[in-house]
Amino acid sequence: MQLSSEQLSQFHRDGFIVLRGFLDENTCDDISEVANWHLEEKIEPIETETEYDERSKEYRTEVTDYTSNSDNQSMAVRRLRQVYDRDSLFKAWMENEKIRPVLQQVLNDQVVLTSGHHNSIMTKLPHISTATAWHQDRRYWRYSDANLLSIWLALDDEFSQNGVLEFIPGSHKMHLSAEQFDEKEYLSEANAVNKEIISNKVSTKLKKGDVVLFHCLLLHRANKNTTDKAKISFVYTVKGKNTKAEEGTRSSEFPEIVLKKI
Ligand SMILES: O=C(O)CCC(=O)C(=O)O
Repeated sequence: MQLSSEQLSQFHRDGFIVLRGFLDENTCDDISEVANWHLEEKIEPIETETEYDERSKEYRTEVTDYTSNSDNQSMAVRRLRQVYDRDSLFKAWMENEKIRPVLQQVLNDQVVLTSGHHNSIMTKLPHISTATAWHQDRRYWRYSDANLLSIWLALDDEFSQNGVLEFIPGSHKMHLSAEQFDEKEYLSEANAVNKEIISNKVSTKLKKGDVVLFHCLLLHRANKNTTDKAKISFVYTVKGKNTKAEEGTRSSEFPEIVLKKI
């Protein structure tokens, strides 16, 4: 599959694009079944709800052991980490060859999986999971440039009430200053300039099998899940081969998987 020139321009203009019905429902269900088992068994490395909410900028930039620090089995899981090596189904999705030409187009480079960053099954548990404030994923990632994007797969329907991602189109190209962010590098919502920026937000409902590609500098957020059913999504991050992880940072501590050109 290839993006049309209009779709490619749309990605570069908005910083994201939705590929409707990209993965068939049966494969989504198979992935969900394995994911649910790992979630129920709390198979490490996991991040608990509390850890997801409370971890500092320093932790997210420097610590490379993703094993949960919680010994409390009743803690709610927010995400399964390091999913590439967990199951062949997960690996197959991250190495999916139908999406590769699209990723090559967007990156304008050979595609490399970054196993240290979004390499996760994200959950939004009913009523427990917190909302995620406006942020750019790149804030904790250390690379030579910003040619990275995330691939978000909806394993079931996603909408405002269960915490679908919201985006600010074009924010990946904005010149934002450090003063516009708080100490954990979330966009400060009380700031007058930011209020104007946030007024342009969009929320796009997703169906099972839809995929969203979004730029690592794109501002995004998500609501709490106020429904009675968990939301489970798969997200991983790729970079262009010419984009280099800075030595001595978390970004350089995990294997990179170079995917063959298609
Ligand atoms: O599902 C959510 O709350 C958003 C997750 C997210 O944007 C992130 O972890 O970077």
